[in-house]
Amino acid sequence: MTEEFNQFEHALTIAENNLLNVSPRPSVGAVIFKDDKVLGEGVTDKSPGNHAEINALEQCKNSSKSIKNATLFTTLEPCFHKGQTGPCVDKIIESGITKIVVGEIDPNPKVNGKSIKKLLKNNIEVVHVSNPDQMQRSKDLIEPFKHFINSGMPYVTSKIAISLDGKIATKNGDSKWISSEQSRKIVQNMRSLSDAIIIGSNTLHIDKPSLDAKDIIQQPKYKVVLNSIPKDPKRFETLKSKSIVLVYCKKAPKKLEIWDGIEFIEVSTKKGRLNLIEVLKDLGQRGCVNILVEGGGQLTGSLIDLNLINKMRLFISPMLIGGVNSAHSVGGEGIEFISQSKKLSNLKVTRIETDIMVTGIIKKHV
Ligand code: AOF
Ligand code: ZN
Repeated sequence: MTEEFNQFEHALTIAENNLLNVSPRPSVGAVIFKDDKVLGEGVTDKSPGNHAEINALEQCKNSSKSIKNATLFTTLEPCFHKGQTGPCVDKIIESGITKIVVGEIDPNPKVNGKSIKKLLKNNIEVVHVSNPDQMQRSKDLIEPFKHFINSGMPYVTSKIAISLDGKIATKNGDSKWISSEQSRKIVQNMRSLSDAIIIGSNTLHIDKPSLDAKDIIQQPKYKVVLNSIPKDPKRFETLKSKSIVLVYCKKAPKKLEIWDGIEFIEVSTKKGRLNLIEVLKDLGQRGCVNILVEGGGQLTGSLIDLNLINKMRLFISPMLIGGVNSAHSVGGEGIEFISQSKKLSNLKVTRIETDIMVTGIIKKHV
């Protein structure tokens, strides 16, 4: 393996394993390397903390070697603008680094290639990472951020735990537990890294979920319930925690004092159903980049019908539930012809204990 491959792998690995939710920033990994030695490495901090390159530059100060003529491996183009911090590009130019290997161009219009140009102008060699798998992983790392910065809409991941016959509960509504313990741990991590988790009111009523990221300090900022006419505050008790509870509804209740801090947001309806685009737009305006949808089938189906889901993650358990009245994983309107089906790409299939975990991106408007 070449040095470029090894050091870029290092930068990617630390960015992918950054367990901090740094939204609305993307997670970036940076490694500064010279003469067979890593002088410094860093990942993105939560705002208003440091960007990855600055953390890596700071570490270099502890190294006995001079940073002069070192190479920076970074999964994303350094920033050009002054936001909460930055611009990283100027700090890199000042540092004496002479070469940069970059994974992806920053899609933020305030950056978008401008830093690359500035680095080149300052006689710093800039190359794009050459390994196709590493290129793809750099893209994957910023996919939600890219979607958010381009559209203002959050990147929506749907998580479903199903039996082999596609059911999410028995005919009595029992669903605990379909997926394995290890799969459920993965879901806790997904919750911890999400800005908001959304469920429909049926799921709240039947499952009585907490939506907490159990045993993890970092919790989602928002727990969101879609409920046309919220009536009973008791139903929301299982959601009480550090997270803010948002309820999108047609009509907010009058006596707010009995709702214990729950925030209600009225949205328009169509054929009696809440306008999901308005819901997601509002969450985007609140700075939510990553959203996790945890059902039920009707909500997941409606979001799929409207092309509002970006990524799917299914935990398929080797059991059969059966029953025409047992809840199915995806409802909504559906389609008439197979040619209209939503196709998944970037498919990853993994065994998690006895479960099969399938992850894929929904290709848009096929
Ligand atoms: C970098 N390194 O580690 C990240 C970058 O206003 P701020 O400080 O939060 O800046 C966020 C923007 O910086 C973000 O929109 C994206 O363009 C870029 N992200 N850039 O040089 C990093 N996370
Ligand atoms: Zn920066």
